[in-house]
Amino acid sequence: MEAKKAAAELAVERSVQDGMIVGLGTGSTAYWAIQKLGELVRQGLRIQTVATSVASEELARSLGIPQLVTADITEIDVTIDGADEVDPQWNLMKGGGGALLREKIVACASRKLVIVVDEGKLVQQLGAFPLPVEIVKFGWELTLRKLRAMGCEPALRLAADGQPVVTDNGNYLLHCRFGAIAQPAELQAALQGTPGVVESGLFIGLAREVIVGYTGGKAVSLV
Ligand code: ABF
Repeated sequence: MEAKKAAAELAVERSVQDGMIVGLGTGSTAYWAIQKLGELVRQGLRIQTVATSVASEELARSLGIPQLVTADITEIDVTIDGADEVDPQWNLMKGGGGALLREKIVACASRKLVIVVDEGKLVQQLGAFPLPVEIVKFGWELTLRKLRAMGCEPALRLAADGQPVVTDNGNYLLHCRFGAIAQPAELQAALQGTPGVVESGLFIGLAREVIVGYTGGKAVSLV
């Protein structure tokens, strides 16, 4: 926890200034960034935000952080978000928290995407974590088979009650075990070319800064 908190707080310190529009990530690391922003807002920082999930939206609301609707945004100054894996080229595996679609929409609308992780998320190659892929409900079994034919072992994400998890956008999620992903950009292109796939958790070439937190509470920017 201290590693995630340290990374998130350093990201806010380095990236957020008065007057900015800030994208709020999702997950237990982004949580600390939202907490820090809440503290700064209470001290007088003027920012407006857009959240990447209903959970982050509710957290921000509970902390009194001003939020915008997407219709009122042309560009987001900076987004601070977590990741499940980060490779040496800063390609990311995201979506373990189930919010990958909104995270990608917000990331792609941001001038700067700052990724906050603990050291355990740094990997040489993406793929030990199963790749989350958001798919539409219609024909989901057909989409699953198409993805299996691409060389992975896909499984529908289930909730504790055994029912399929439904995302904030009303879709299903597949967990796709590809093993080591040698060519993430090519895989992302193939997934995007598959009908039924809404978005994948591969974020290629989007991160502009990676901040890593370490046990003991130290954090370092890899920039
Ligand atoms: C989101 O939360 C994700 O895209 C990623 O799946 C996850 C990281 O979670 P945590 O910060 O809790 O490890 O940012």
